[in-house]
Amino acid sequence: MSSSETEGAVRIAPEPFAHVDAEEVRMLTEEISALKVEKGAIILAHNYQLPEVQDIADFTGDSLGLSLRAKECEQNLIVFCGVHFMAESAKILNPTKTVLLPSLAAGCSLSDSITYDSMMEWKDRYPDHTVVTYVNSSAEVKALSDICCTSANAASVVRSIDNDKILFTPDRNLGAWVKKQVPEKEIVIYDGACPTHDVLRGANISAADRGDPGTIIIAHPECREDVLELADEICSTTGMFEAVKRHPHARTFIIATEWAHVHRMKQMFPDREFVVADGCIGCRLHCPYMKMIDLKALKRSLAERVFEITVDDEDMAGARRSLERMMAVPRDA
Ligand code: CIZ
Repeated sequence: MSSSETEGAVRIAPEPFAHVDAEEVRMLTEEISALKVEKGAIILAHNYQLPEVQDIADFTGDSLGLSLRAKECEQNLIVFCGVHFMAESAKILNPTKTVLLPSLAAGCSLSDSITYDSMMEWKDRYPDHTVVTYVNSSAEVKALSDICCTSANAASVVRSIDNDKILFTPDRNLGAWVKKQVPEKEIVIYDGACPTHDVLRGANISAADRGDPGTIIIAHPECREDVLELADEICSTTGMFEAVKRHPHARTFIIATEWAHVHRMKQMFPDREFVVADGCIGCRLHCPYMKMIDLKALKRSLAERVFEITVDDEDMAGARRSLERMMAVPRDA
């Protein structure tokens, strides 16, 4: 049976992007490493980046973790392999450093689902509500918010607020999950979603489950409720590494998030099996924007110093305030 055929209810898909030429990857990796030293740069890569981009990065992680890395590092030139709002956050938290995003096509549908106008419209509708905005949003939208949150701290942030009325933006699935955890607050939820996670259904999780004894299902909170109901663990990408450690006897993990995240999970836990919970046959949970940056784009970014991320002063100040308020909230609040 070829690796792309089905075996009973279980779909065994080929590794996405397995066509990447190994020799080309080796050459580009060497060139990028030399350029990085020559330019005094640091390369940061999000957990959803192409495996070969993750492999060449100095650090991999979630968006906030990477922005904080950018703060700690001595380099003043940061090449951010992720999507636009993440590079913006890195710039906001590191205003004196140069932040490059190797492809301007690396956008985010969830971030684009909320604009200045739509946020103002919702704020007008709910004037007594405190606005909590997921970091997957533009600097302009963060600046219009009272406080930011990540997928790791959303419930803690909402609990920490001295107001029972919350307007949660823009992710409706993350918002619904927070609402379940903080039932004492009245939470109004904006109607945005990440299409990569939102495509997944509980039925897909059940199909991916071969019934291996002790299989653990780990889902990202951007997934829909029917998926989260089946999950043993619900966490951010960074939280997923800790979740694996909490199950030392489990061999198989079904992962409900963007497929590239399992690359480092496999590297970190080579004795475990990670199965991506597919959304549909052959296409896996795939974020096209996260895959806009390949090694060629990364090399060009370093060589030509493109594309520099800038944020206007007003958005910079407002977004920084919302991010810093979030960072002041204790993790287990
Ligand atoms: O903020 C991030 O990095 C995203 C998009 C997901 C996560 O859970 O790390």
